[in-house]
Amino acid sequence: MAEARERTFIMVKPDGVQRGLVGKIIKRFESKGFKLVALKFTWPSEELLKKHYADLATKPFFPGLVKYMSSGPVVPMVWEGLNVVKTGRVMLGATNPADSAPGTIRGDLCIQVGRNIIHGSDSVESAKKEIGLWFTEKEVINWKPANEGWVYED
Ligand code: IDP
Ligand code: MG
Repeated sequence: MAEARERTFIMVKPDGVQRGLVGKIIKRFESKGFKLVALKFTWPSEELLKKHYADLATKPFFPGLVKYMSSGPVVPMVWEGLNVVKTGRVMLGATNPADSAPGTIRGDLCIQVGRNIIHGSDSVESAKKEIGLWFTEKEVINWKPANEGWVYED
């Protein structure tokens, strides 16, 4: 299925790591049927985070956002699958957990916008940019899961 090759960039933020939610978050994407194609554990620099959040540089919360995101290790990942960018955002829930529906990751696991535990790309274009910032080409793995024929129609 060629359409199933769309990729998104998902990252467990420092609060998600500190709160021991890494496994739970990975499990949601895994159980859904999406394919993990890259993952690392890293303490990101402010320089990288400023590039990652460049679109928000003029926002009043930007300095606090960079401080929060560089306060500890994170788990950046790339997930692949049909409509994974859009569906990934739905799985995350609204940016502000006060508005995130129950059943979503943010709706179930956090309370405030400045500690919302997870990042997910908002478009295919930003996913490409973000994947390029956090991973080298070699770190993104092409592979075929054993269950693929049971996740997708022909
Ligand atoms: P998103 O993460 O759902 O794509 P964006 O608007 O791209 O939301 O904002 C990036 C991140 O910046 C949010 O996930 C959140 O951690 C933080 N953020 C957004 N708005 C606020 C705010 O009003 N106060 C504090 N932090 C914010
Ligand atoms: Mg965003």
